[in-house]
Order: sequence, then structure tokens, then C-alpha cells
Amino acid sequence: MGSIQVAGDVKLASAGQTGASAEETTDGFHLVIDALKLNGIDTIFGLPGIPITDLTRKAQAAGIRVISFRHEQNAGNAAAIAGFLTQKPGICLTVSAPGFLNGLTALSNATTNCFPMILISGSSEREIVDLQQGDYEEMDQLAIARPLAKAAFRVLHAEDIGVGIARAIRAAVSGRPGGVYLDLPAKLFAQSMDAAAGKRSLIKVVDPAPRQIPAQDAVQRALNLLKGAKRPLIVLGKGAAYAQADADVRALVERTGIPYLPMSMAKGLLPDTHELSASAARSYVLPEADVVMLIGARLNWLLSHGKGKTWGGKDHKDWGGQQFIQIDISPQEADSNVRIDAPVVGDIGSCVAALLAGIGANWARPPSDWLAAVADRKDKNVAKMAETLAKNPVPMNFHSALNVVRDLIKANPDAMLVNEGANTLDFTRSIVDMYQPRKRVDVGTWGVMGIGMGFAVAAAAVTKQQVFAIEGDSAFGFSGMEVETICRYNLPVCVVIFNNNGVYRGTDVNPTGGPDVAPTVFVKGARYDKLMEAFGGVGVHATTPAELRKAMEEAVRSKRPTLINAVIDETAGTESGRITSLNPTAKKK
Ligand code: ADP
Ligand code: TZD
Repeated sequence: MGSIQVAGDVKLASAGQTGASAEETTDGFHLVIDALKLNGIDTIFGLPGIPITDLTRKAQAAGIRVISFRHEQNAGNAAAIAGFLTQKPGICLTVSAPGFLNGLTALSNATTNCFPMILISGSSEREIVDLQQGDYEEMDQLAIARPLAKAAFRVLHAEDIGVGIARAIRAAVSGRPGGVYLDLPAKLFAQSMDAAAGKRSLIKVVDPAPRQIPAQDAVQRALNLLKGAKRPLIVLGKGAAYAQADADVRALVERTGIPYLPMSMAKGLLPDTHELSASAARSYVLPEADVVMLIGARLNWLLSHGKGKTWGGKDHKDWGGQQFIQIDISPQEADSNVRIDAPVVGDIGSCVAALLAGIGANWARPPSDWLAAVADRKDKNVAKMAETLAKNPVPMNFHSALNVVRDLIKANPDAMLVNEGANTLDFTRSIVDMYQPRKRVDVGTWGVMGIGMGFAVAAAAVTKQQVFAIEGDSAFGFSGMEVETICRYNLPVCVVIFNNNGVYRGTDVNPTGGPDVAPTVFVKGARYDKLMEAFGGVGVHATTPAELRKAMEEAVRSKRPTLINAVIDETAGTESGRITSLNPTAKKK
């Protein structure tokens, strides 16, 4: 292992020959750091160890913020959501084989969600790996990452570091964003080269995510379809949130007067209280709409693949009769599930601007009977929800607890909301209104548990705002150890655990009557608040909405790391939350 230990800082090394003038050299460590800094990367999320420990130290010494995690998956999730929030690739740095694999889940999730991220992993000696001679943490990481990443590269020579990082950045953020793997073998870090040549070899990426202007005929086709619509609907996805074209997206909705439905991470792009929001009438507008314009949203399972009963079809294979316009940067997305009548390919900023230009001053609003029907359905559902929220059952249920969260977000619209769980996710999404773009981050396209604390750390680091993480007790467990990280960096994160004693709920029983509890059940009455106290944060055990409110308000006031163990009725949850229908047994019924 001696070859991968580099003693001290070799930035200024003397040529050492008698009479020879001192020659400035640099090394792989510094070239990686300089290349990242040159491209505006100011934060690395990672976990140290051979061969990248010195890289984390030297990066910190060079002024990069290095946030060190307890598990690489959480560092990776942090990098991914930092990418979503900033449009700059989030960097996750790991050790080889197991550390790399821990980070890979997050990389794969980033690719699936179109989040720009770069997983940089140190790797062991190529010669030994390729001959499978059993090196320390040996693994052919590049081959393993390739199918799960948007792109994957390896750098073998110090003079190629600039190119390697430039390619990784371009691959992560251009076109449809995604996760990129960059393999840096241990030997690379110690390689030295002439400092001036090293500097010349670095690349400051010019225009890393070039605008992609839509074709004018595609824009016209979309406008014609929209113009003829009797019951138009806009669906905003997280691609629209990512694009940061907030003012134009809002102008498009308001100038066309078309009701819109935000996907969960697009909530707040326009305030959820906007009169054209159709969120509260979702099950009415999807089957009733005749023309649907998707903006940065895929017709995947989250939108029932654009067909079936959700869309007014007779069964799950039947098309509901809608015509679709799809705005997306990926030309391959159209027709992935149903026919797209008017694809508009380009970046959302350019596409929405082109649509706005084509709309002009005389655009006719949608027929008033459609708007009235949507408003009517919405009012009824909002009134029904208000009744449910006003109840104060003992113990708390999801609704009475979320009524508090809803008020806290309303009072702190700048705050970030991280959300995972099953019932905890579904109820939070529908009950808690968001008021600003990119404030809500959650389980995304995969519905993956474990994003919670990684997202929370990154949200706090990137936005410097208060973060609320609303977590199912099962969901929290996947990344719970990072409460230490939250305390270590003294982040303004308030974790609220909806503790109903298990996965979905806490009431399942072992049918054999044996001593093991059912697979979905946890220790009853667990005190997650003590976890936060163990690291010097604030732990609160809350059994009523009043206690929950007080603790959340105090967290906002103090900005201290806080974990609230909110005791929820263990009978309150339903299996899989709102996606019970995806259970194989439920499908047969
Ligand atoms: P949601 O889960 O919110 O429905 P998806 O992740 O399914 O959203 O869809 C996001 C879509 O947005 C992807 O198809 C992606 O290609 C697209 N997208 C991402 N960024 C941009 C952008 N800047 N311009 C246009 N489309 C984008
Ligand atoms: N593992 C991973 C990585 N992702 C998953 N989505 C699951 C397992 C399966 N799963 C869900 O889809 S939700 C969930 C699991 C384990 C947890 C639900 O329980 P919870 O939330 O306590 O987090 P509720 O509010 O009690 O339903």
C-alpha cells in the first residue's frame, strides 16, 4: 500500500539536483482539486479512506467545503440533490469497491431522476485488478458503473485530469442530466508533473449545458393543439423545476389560463394556493382533460403511463383519449408510453419562451365550463380536507400532525421540505402546500427510501435555509445515522419522524403466534429523539399537535439540529400508502 500513500504536500518540490533551479511541480491530488475549483465546484460530499483521504484533506485546505458522511449512499444522495438544486453536478467522493458500491445506488438513483451528479471513486491498482490478483478493495469499478450511469470515465494520467473532469461535468449537466462515474486509480493522485503544464491541461468548461432551442414547427404544432382544446391541462414535472425557468413557466400558465397539476417535486413552482392549481382535483382532471401538455414530466408509473382508469380508460391498458404535448430535452422520451401528438424537444426555458412568444396577446382562455368544473371539484375536496385536518384525534394521525407541518411551511416558505415514507409521503404531498420553486425534494422516480438525511444535509448546505425532513419511521432508518453529521456541521435541520411503530403501520401480527414480530413491525414506542440527543442536538417526544408545533417553531427559532419523535396512531397507515395497487397480491384481486 506504500505506493498510494503520499507524504505531505508536493505542490512545491525542488528538482533536488545540485545547481538545478527549483522547478515547480504539481500532482494528481492538486490537479483534481484545481479542476473542480476552476469549474465552480465548491462542495464535496464524501467519506474518506484509502486512497482518497488526502484528497479530502487537501480539498478542504484549498477552500472546498468537504462534508463527510457516515455512509456513502447518503453522501451520494446529498450530491444528487445538490445537483438538482443548483444545476451544477453534485460531487460524491468515495473509496474503492465497497465505498464505491455504497455510492452507486445514489448514482443510479440520480440517473433515474435526471439529477446531475458525479461519483468520484478511488480505485485500486489497474494491473492487479485486471489480472484479478486480489488487491485491497479490488473491483473493476468502471465496468460496474457503466450500465447505471449516464456516462463513465477513467483517468490514468495526471495530464488527463482536466479532460476527465470536463467530460464528467458536460455529461452530467448537458441534455437530460444524470449521474456520471469518474474512476481515479490510486496511483494517479501521486503522479507529479510540471505545474505550469498542469495548469494548462485544466479545462474550464464553456457553456456546460447548452440551450437547446425547439424547432419552430414543433412549437406551432403544440400551440395549434392547445388552441383547439376544450379541456386543456398542464402537468409540471421536476424537469420544469430543475430548469429554473420559473417566471416563464408561471407566465405560460397564467397567460393561457390553463389549469395545471404539479408533480411532487414541481410543487411550489407556482404556489400551491394558485387559483389554476388543479392538485385538489387530480382524479377529476386527468380523465376529463382532452389535451395535456407535459412540461418536464415523464408518463411513467407516477402518471399511470398515460392510460388506464386514471386517464378515463376502461381498463389499465386502455387509452383515455387524451392528446399529449410533451416538452422535454430528451428526443427519445416521446411515445414511450402513449402517442405524443406534439413533441417539443428542447430545454424547458427555451421551449416555454417559444410557446409564450407564439401565444401573443389574443389567446383565448379555456372554455369557462371546464374552469368552473375544475374549480368546483377543487373547492369540494379542499373543504373536505379542511374538515379532516380540523379533527384532533388521540393519538395523533397523519392528518392532525401534517396540519401542523402545513402551517409551519406556510409561515416559513423559504424552508426546504424533505419527504419520504409511504403514508407519510403521500399525505405530506397532498396536505402540505409549497409556495416557492425547488423547496420540496422527495423519493422521486423510484420511490426510494433512504434519501432523507442525505437530502437534508445537502439542502441545508446548499440553500442555508431551515430544512424540515418529514420522515416515516421506516424511511428514516435507512439514513438515520447521519443525524450525527447534521449535529457535526450544526445544520438547521429539523427531522420529524412520524412514528407509527413500523413499515406502513405497526399493527401486523405474526400469524404463527411465534416470538418474532411481523416483518413490518418495529420496537413499539421507540424514542428516536434520543438519537439526536446522543450527538448534542435537540430531541423532542411529541404526542399532540400542540407539542409538535411548539417543537417545530423552536427549531426554526434556534436553528439547532432537532429531531421530533411524533407519535402517530399505529393503526393509521395503509399498506404501501397510495400505491397499494402495485402490490402483486392486490393486482390479482
Ligand atoms: P416527475 O417525476 O416530476 O414527473 P420526471 O423525472 O419523470 O418528472 O421527468 C423529468 C423530465 O424532465 C425528464 O424527461 C427530463 O428529460 C426532463 N428534463 C430535465 N431537465 C430538463 C430541461 N432543462 N429541459 C427540458 N427537459 C428537462
Ligand atoms: N427499500 C427501498 C430502498 N425503497 C423502498 N421503497 C422500499 C424498500 C419499500 N418501502 C416503500 O416503498 S415505503 C417503505 C418501504 C420499506 C417504508 C414505509 O414505512 P414508513 O412510512 O414508516 O417509512 P409510513 O408513513 O408508516 O407508511
